[in-house]
Amino acid sequence: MSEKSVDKATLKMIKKAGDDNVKLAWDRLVAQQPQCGFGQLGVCCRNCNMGPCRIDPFGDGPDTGVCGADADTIVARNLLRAIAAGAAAHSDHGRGIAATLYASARGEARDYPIKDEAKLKAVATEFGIVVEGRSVQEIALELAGAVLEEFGTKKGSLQFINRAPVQRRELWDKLGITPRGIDREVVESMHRTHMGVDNDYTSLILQGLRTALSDGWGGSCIATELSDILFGTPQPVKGVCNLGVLMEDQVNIILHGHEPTLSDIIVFAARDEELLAEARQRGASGINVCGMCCTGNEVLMRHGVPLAGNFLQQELAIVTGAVEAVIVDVQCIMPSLPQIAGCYHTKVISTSPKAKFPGALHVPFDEHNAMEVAKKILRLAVENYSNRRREKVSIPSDRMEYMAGFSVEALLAALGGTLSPLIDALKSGSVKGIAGVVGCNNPKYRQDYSHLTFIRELIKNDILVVATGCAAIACAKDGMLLPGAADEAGEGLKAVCKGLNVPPVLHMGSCVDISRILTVAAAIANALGVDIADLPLVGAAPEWMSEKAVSIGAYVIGSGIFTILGTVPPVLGSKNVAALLTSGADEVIGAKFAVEEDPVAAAELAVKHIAGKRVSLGLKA
Ligand code: NFS
Ligand code: SF4
Repeated sequence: MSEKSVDKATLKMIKKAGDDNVKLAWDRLVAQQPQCGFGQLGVCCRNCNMGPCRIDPFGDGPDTGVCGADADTIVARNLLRAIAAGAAAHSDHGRGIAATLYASARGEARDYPIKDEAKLKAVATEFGIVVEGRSVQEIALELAGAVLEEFGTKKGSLQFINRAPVQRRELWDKLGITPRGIDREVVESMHRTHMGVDNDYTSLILQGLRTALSDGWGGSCIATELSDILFGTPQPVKGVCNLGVLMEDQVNIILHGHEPTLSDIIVFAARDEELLAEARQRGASGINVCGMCCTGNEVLMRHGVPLAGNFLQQELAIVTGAVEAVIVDVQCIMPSLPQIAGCYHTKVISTSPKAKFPGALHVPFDEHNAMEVAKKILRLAVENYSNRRREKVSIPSDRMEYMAGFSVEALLAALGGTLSPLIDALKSGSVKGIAGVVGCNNPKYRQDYSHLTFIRELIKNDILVVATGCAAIACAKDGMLLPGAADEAGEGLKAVCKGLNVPPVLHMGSCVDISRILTVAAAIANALGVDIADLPLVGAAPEWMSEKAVSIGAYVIGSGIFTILGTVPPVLGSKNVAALLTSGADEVIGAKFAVEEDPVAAAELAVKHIAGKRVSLGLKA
C-alpha cells in the first residue's frame, strides 16, 4: 500500500476506496498490465489507414511501416504530436484568458474588471502600445487585440520571445526555430506528421522545439500575464493544503481544472449572503471552496484558497464522502470522476463546451454572465449538502500550512526591488543555482516521492527551488513551502531564506506559470550579459505524465536549460531520437534531457550540472 504514495491522506483514502469498493487510477493501472511494449518505446503508428504499423524493437520483424517510415520517423512524429497537443492545451487556455480580457475591455464581461492596472500598462508597453493619457479600457482593448493576434500573427515572431537574451534569440533564428504564430506551429506540426510529409527525425524534433517555444514564450506566457491583469498579480499568501482542508460541517466544493476565469469567480460567488443563508438552512456552517491541481494553484496564488491536493488526489477527494460538488473546466480531469461520484452523493459539474463528461452535470459557464452562472453552480452544490450520507464520510485529518504567491513581481519585492541580491547570492555561492521543479503525479511511481526526495537533495546542496503545478502541491503538503523548511537547506541557502523570510521552495503558480520561471531566467541572463544556457539552472519533471509536460520539457531545453525527466518518455524505440534528445541537443541548442527515475541520482545530476555551469561562468563550484 505505502508503495503508492508518501502522502498519508492519500494512503488513508486509498484504503477507504477499497472498503467502499471504488476503483482508482492505481487499480486501473494494474488492470492495464502488461502495458504495450511498442507503445512504451514509441514505435507504433496510427497516422494513416494503411496501418496501424509497429516496428519490431528486436530487429527480427519489420523495420518500417507500410509507407516505409522507420523507427526514427515514427518515434519523432509521435513526440512532435505530443508536444503539439501539450502546446495546444496551454495556448488554448491562454487564448481563453485573452478573449476574456477582450470582452472585459469591451464592457461585455462586467464580472471581470481589470485588477492590476500597473501590470496592464507594463505588458501593453512591452507590446509597443501607447499607455500615456489613455483609459484602462482603451489600453486593455488594444492589448487584448494584439495578444489574440499572436495566435496567427503575420509579423513573423511572437512578442514575448523578446524577453529572452539576444544570444538565445539569435540561436533560435539560426536554427530556424523562432516561434511564429502560436496556432501556426501547432497546425504545422499536425501537417508535418501527416502520412508522407516530414520524415527526417532531426527536422521533426526541431519543429517540436519551435512548437514548444510557442507555448512557453507564447501561449503559457499569455495565460500568466493576462491572468495577472484580470485577476491580480500574486503576492505572498498563506493557506492550508491536503485533503484535511475539507470540512465535516460545511458545503465542500472542489474546483478542478485549469482556467482561472471559472475558479476565481467561484471563490467570490461563494461569499454570497443568500447562498450562505441557504447553506446554513440546510445545516452547514458555511461554504468551503477548495482547489485541486492547477486551477487550485491559480486561486491559491491569488487568494490563499485551501488546496485539497494534486493530480492523484482528485478521485480521493470524492472518496472522502464529504464533497458536494467537483466543478471542472478543462485538462487533467479524470474521466472516472462521475463514476466515482456515483458511489457517493457528489455532483460532478462540467462547465466548458470543450470538455464534457458522460455522467456529469453540464452547466455551461459563460464569461459574459459569469457571476450569475457561478452562483447557479454553487446553488446546486449547496442543495446537495442535504444528500450527504454521513455514514460514508471520512475526512483525513492531514493538512499542512504553506506560503505561496511568488510571482516575478512578488519575488522582486521580496528582494527589495531588483534581482541583484539573488544574482549576488548566485555569484558568492550561497545560492549555487536554481532548479525549476514542475509537473504531475503518475501512478506508475510512488506519489510525491520523487518530487520531495529530489527537492530535499537540491536544497541541501544550496540550490534554490522554484516549483509549479502538482510538484508545488506535493511540496505544500509536506511543509516544504514554509520558511521553516529552510532548516533542511545547506548553510548558504538557509541564510538567504532566513534573511528574506521565504521558504527554500518558492511556489510560482500553475503549469502555465512556468513562463514566470522563464522570465526570471531571462532577466538573470540579461543582467549578466550571458545566454540562459550559461546559467547554473536545471529543470525537472520528476513525476510527469501529461502531453503538456512534454511541451514544457521541450521549451525548457529549447530555452537552454538542462532538464531531468523522472518518468521515461516513449522515445527509446529510436536510438537516434533518444541520442539527439539526451546528448546531441546540447551542441545544437545548449541543453539536453536526462532521464533518471531515481530522484537521488537525478539530484546528483542536477548538482553536477550546476557546478559545471558555475565553473564555466568563472564562479566557485
Ligand atoms: Ni500540469 Fe496542471 Fe498537474 Fe500535470 Fe495536470 S494539473 S497543468 S499537467 S497533472 S502538473
Ligand atoms: Fe503505417 Fe506509415 Fe500509415 Fe504510420 S503513416 S500507419 S507507419 S503506413
